[in-house]
Amino acid sequence: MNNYLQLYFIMGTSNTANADPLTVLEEALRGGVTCFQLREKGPNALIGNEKYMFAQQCKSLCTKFGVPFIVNDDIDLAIALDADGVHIGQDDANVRDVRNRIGAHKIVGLSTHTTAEVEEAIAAGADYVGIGPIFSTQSKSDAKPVAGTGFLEQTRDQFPELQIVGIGGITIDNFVSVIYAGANGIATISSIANAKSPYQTAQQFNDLLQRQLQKER
Ligand code: TZP
Ligand code: MG
Repeated sequence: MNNYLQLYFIMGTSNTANADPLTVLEEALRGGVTCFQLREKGPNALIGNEKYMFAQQCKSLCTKFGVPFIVNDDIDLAIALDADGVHIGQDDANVRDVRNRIGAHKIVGLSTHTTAEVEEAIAAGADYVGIGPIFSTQSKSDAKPVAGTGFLEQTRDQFPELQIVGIGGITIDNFVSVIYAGANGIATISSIANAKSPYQTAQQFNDLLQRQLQKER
């Protein structure tokens, strides 16, 4: 697969302020995001059939744009929708169980904060790891302390082939340091979900990312 981690957009219905989430997603896809993760969290999160229906619409949009559709945490939903993959955190399901349930050809991503977690992710067959929060974030209530780019850089040095996406507080103005530290791409919620124009922001991000990634190779 191409570098689907390059511009990894994450969103749930609570992340788009007053804008319609499906419109935001469509604009982001039109602007060139390379991966989408549905992360439906928070006090007003959709559940049950409403969540299923929303997820199905997100998946259709991703399919239309040829972009992988990843589900955060909810393995049953990912299987029911035949999603392209699942992303889990350390406190969620076990990576090996997830892999067994969703199948060998699906994408499995895992959030990691220590070298032991990265080693286990690799051993368990995760396709990529998420590392962060690189910068401070308003989008995750239980985020770990800000890590900066140090751990990402160290992980890149130790595991040259590992697929790594940086996350947490990443914007147009600060993403270069994340790529410079060795990330294959950046994941963002608010810089696109809350942008005045998610389309223009995604496009601008993508242009700059492409240029930066070429330089780093
Ligand atoms: N995991 C670590 S930080 C974070 C997640 C899900 C939130 C990222 O959101 P934002 O708005 O890009 O800082
Ligand atoms: Mg989780």
